[in-house]
Formats: sequence, structure tokens, C-alpha cells
Amino acid sequence: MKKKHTILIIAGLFLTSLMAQAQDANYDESLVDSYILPDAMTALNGQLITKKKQWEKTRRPQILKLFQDNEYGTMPDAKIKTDYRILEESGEALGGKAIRRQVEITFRGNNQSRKMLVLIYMPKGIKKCPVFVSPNFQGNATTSDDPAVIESQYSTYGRGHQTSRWSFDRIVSSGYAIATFHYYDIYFDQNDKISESIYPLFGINSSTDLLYNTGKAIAAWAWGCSRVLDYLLTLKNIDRKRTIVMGHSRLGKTALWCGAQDRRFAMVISNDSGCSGAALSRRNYGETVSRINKSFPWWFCNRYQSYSQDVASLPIDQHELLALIAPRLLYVASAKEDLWADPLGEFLSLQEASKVYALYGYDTLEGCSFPATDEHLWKGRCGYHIRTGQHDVTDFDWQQYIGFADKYFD
Ligand code: GTR
Repeated sequence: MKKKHTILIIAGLFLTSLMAQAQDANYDESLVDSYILPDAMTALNGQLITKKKQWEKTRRPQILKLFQDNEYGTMPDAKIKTDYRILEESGEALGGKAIRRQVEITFRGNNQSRKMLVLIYMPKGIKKCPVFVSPNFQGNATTSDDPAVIESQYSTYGRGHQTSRWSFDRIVSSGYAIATFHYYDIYFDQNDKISESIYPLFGINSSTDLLYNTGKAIAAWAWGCSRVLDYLLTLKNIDRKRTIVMGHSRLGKTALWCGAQDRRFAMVISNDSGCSGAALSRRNYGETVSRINKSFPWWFCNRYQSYSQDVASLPIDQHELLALIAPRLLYVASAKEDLWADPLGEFLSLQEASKVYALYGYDTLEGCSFPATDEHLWKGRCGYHIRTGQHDVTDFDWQQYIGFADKYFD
């Protein structure tokens, strides 16, 4: 067959699958069923949580465990060996504004090793700078046109392919550092890739080794973000009190799960994370739990599958994931045309989660209406915006995240 025809057929199949995806989802607000959310502020024994001490001692650990056992799974906690090697460094990056450092992190366990390549840009002349940790989709060299950026081992995309998602200049000029890595270094985003992932270092080699609550891809990517933070915290010019984990879409789900578990992160950002990220699961709008389990069974622990046909039986909903971030800074962002991610469901979830911030004496988003497009709502310790356009990360999004961090970091 001629190449042109093959491309047309592939494009056609892709469009058909997108249309099928759009067709079997509900986008009509009047067809969203009524639902009752699990109450973040009521402990499993029925006790009402009214003090931050009760939240921290009793309720927060309960919710964290429910997410581990039912949705994202746990990472094994066996110690694995970690080595850092600086592969490249320059004090003249981004037109002389930044220090660029590229670090190879090697993980060892069970006689095997895995390598993760981290690209870091740091502003020059700042003694203690805040830092973003943010995994990338296509490989380090796709995030920048900088010819010195080393290609990630599993990247199949060209240099600079996704630069529009990475406002490095703005980030560094605003006094922030950023560290990114290709998520494939930790877990290939495909079915049946356990053996190539980080898991064999812990003795988990294939799906037969998985318990009902063993983590899979999202748990592994979140673990990867924490390992990058481990490294950053060895650097003198990084401010350990102003660390941020940020992710887009499936990596937004990852950022939330990472921030929920790793309380060293002082701020957590979900960019268009949608179903099983920031959006409420009980709203049947856009992508659903049933749908995501069918399309991406390798993201969540095995038990999550059992909720596909009965989402109301899930002992948690996503507002409780957001509540696990309290009292740290939390930002949820949506995009106007990204209905698949259910922007309203993301906002309602944040609003509900913000109630937990009241235990710490912060304002909540209760009573706030859904903000106008391209206008942010920042209150207490929570931020939200819905931007014009599609499922993506844009310079506008980064501008909001930096503005919010500037305003609220102590
Ligand atoms: C979609 C998926 C979403 C979202 C998105 C992405 O196909 O249904 O949950 O995560 O991918 O990661 O871009």
C-alpha cells in the first residue's frame, strides 16, 4: 500500500476512535445523575472531624489508605540504591539567565538497574529558589530547543516537539527552578510493561506479582517525582520550603497522587487532570471510571476495576484526594474545550476539598461561583482557573501557577 494511503487510514481510525470516545460520554449537565459524596470530614467510625488534630491523626491516614487500597495502589517500600551522576552542566543556559544541569539517577535493586534522566534549569544568582518538579510526556529534548539537552532514552519525538508546554524562560525569569524527566524512564505508558518499569527492582516482575492494591503506572510516576525531589533537596540553592509538583492530564493525576503522599511538596498543581485526577468520579460527565479502567488498566491498582460498573460503591471520591494536600497550596486548572476532563467536576471537587482547609484556619471556596474563563479564583490556600482552549498546558497556565506561588508562599 502507498504511504499516503496508510497515513490517511491511520488518521481516519484515530478520528473514528476520538468520535467514539466523544459519543459514548455524557456532555449534558442535565443528564448528570444526582450523587452523594463520601464525607471527608466524617471518620470511618462516624465521628465528625472538627479539629485539625483529628484530621491529621485519624481521618487523613484513613483517606490515604483508601486511595492506596482502591485506586492508585501502593509502591513497595523496600530500599533501593540510588546514585546521582551529573552528565552535563552549564552556567550559560537560556540566553545566560540559567544554570542547566542534567543528572542521571540510577536506581538499583534485585540485581537490576534503571536510569532516569533529569533536566534542571535554575535561575542564576538566587540563593534559595523555589522549584517545580514536573514530568514530561515525550522526552527531555522535546521540552526545549536548547541543543544541549540530552535526549531521553525512550523518546521517539524530535527535539523541541513540545516546547509550547514548557515556559522555561518565564519560570526562570520569575526566580523559579524547574526539573523535568520523561515519565517512560519510570514506567512505559502501555499495557503489560511492568517488567520494563521500576517495579522489578522491588521484586515485582509481572502482573502475576500484583496484589489487589499494588501500584502500577501512576504510583510509579508519582514515586519518580519524589525521587527527583530527593535529588533537588541535596542542592544548596533549592528552597526546601517552596517545592512544587505539577503535572498535566495523566501526569496531573500523578502530581496529585504524589503530593497527597509526599508532604515535602509545599504546593501541588493539577493541570487538566480530569477523571481519576481532580474531577469528581460520581458525576457521569466526560470520561468515567468505567471508561478509564477500560482504556488504561495499567494506570491504577487492580481493585479499581471493580468500581467500573458501580462508581457509587467507591469508598472515596476525588475531592478527598485533593483534601489530602491540605493545608499546603493546591491549584486545579481546567480548559474550556476540555469537556472530557469535566471542568465543572474539577471545580466542585476543589470547592468540596477546600472545607478541610478551614480546620487550619484558612478561607474555603464555599459559596464561590465558577469563575469566568481566563480569570482565576485564588482564596485561602486553593487556586482555580479555566482557560480558553483545549486540553494542553500553555504559557497562560504557567503564568497563573507562578503568580499564585508568588502570592501565597511564605
Ligand atoms: C486521555 C485520558 C485522560 C487523560 C489524557 C491525557 O486519553 O482519557 O484521562 O489523562 O488522556 O493524559 O492526555
